Amino acid sequence: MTDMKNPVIDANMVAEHNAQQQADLQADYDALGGMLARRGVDIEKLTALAGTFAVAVPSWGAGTGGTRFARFPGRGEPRNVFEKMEDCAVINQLTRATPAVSLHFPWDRTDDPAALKEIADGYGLGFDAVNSNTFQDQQGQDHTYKYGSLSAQSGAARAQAVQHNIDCIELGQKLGSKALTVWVGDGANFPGQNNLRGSLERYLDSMRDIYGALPADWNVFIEHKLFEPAFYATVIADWGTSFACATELGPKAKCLVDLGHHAPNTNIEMIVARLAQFGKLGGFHFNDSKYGDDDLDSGSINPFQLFLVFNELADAAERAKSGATDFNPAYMLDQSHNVTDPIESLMSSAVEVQRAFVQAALVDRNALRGFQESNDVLNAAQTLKKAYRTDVSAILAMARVRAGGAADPVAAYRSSGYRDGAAERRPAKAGASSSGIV
Ligand code: LRH
Ligand code: MN
Repeated sequence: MTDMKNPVIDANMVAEHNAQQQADLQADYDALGGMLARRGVDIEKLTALAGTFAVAVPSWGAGTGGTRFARFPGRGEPRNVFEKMEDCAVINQLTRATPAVSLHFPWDRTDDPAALKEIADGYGLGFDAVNSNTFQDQQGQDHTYKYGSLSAQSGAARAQAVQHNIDCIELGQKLGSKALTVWVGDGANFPGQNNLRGSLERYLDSMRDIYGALPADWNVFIEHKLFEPAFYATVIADWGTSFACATELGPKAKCLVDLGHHAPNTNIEMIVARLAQFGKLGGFHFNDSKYGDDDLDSGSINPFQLFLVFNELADAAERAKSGATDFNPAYMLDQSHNVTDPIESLMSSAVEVQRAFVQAALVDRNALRGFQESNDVLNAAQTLKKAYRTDVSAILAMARVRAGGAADPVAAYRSSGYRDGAAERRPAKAGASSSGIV
């Protein structure tokens, strides 16, 4: 855990908050410890493991999101990347589970990356994968992305999109990032609009140029998405296409799984198992959804699916350990907070992903293997359910408190008055209510 030289919230306030919660937390912790001990599980090992968990926060999630219909800005919205970093510092100070931020360019472009890095260092924050953006036209842009970017018919538009991605890599290098996430909205709205194979061939040509610009220790993450903004055919629509492209490009190209980018009822945990098996699982954008790419808070709709994803990650990590191969997918949130305080949503979402991580570590993998090998179907299923049904809240809270965070991050945040202070310090930008996600 990186040191927070400049805590944003008054550390004494957090200590006072924890002192008030200490007795109840200790009682819950001891009770859970007793129950787990009867299962032969050492709660201290799980709490230490919980303390190692980290998920990156999306800078674009610090502001209120919206839909194509409307955006209802909240109070004290961050107006630039520096204010977004301040909000991300609050999230990490109270959860101690979000030590890195994933930036999005040009939304977070700054002419002074050194100053941004210094600010981040002061907050004890690092930078995870940077994200390019060739799904919007910027002011004064020469070539439109209306008909696509990396796969566009227009060679000029493709070259412009490739150069933007290379610029993102260079900016990311100055900030200490080690990966570029490439999501393109490229696709068609009508059968016949594009030659489906031609589009992918052009996309791959562009990606080869981006791949060639990657520093030796960098990765490029290909993010697939079934639809939107294209509503007939999306160039990188599914994990199979992403996997084929990552394999075609080379070892530094991996696949990123955004949980909201699949058709309803898709078995996402199996996609995770497949990508891990073939060494192409680069990372995640965690969120939740009921219908489409809803970008809802992680674990808010289908927490069992989130648990099953982490169960596959625990299986893959165990195999990697025994196979001495490295397995270190990037964990990032990607959400749009339309009706909640983004800081509260990001804190509770980070905790829900951490919860799935700890619950997956509770699965008795030896027993599970035995039941699977003997086709004892019910006991195999129940072995997963037993871990999922275990309320590990006290472990997560104890890990936070021991790391200097808050027993109850949202309660501590509300009593800190941070949002009120931000509303005073950040008068709303005129005409802030628009549509779109940021
Ligand atoms: C696309 C996506 C992608 C980001 C954007 C903000 O839906 O998930 O990861 O670039 O959201
Ligand atoms: Mn995403």
